[in-house]
Amino acid sequence: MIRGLLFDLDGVIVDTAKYHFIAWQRMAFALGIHFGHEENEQLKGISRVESLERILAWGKVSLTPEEKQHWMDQKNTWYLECISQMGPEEILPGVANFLGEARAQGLQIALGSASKNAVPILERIGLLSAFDAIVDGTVVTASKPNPEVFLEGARRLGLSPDACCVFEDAEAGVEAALAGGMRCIGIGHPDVLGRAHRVIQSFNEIPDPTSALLAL
Ligand code: B16
Ligand code: MG
Repeated sequence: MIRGLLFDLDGVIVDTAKYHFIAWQRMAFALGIHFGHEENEQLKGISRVESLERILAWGKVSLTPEEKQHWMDQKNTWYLECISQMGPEEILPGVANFLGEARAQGLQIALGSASKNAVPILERIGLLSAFDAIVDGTVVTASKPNPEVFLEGARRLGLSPDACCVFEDAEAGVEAALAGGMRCIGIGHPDVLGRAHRVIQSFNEIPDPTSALLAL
């Protein structure tokens, strides 16, 4: 019986991948590294430091630890510029209704995101109070597909992993949910998220949380 819901942020609640793309591409170009949408796709759900390491490896560029920190800070400054204009209109379709219904039906709700910017983003879109617990990149160190972020979310809700369902848009996140012993609903394409227990394109497909979970 599912009693808790764990939500990824980027790509599930809001589409911040487009802003990460702008900021990572700006950094990559400054370092003479190619960076397109295909590369951006591979960074979904991956932590900031691991994203940088992958971009440097693709470009065969090596940097000192100080230079890496500089570029991560610079990338985040550009990213913060992008998200500074976000508002509730950027909440993805069906999400606000789904969260409201889930709370009304007595389900517990946590965030499980790799992002260190999760709280300011939730504040900007007016959804911070929709969550009973927040586990983000400031709390956990292990990057998805490590299940740490979701296991900590379940722990903070006081639930066992098998009483939780994860909502994820990234392959690494689906793997993290499965590794943690949780049910998982993928948001996106079955080609990428086929290992999830169910794949939907938007929350509009599951307006009623309880019946959506019964069907898992
Ligand atoms: P930040 P999620 C992830 O968020 C993003 O998908 C990933 O692209 C990003 O690198 C990571 O957060 C870290 O974000 O630089 O804001 O700390 O999908 O786990 O909600
Ligand atoms: Mg995501």
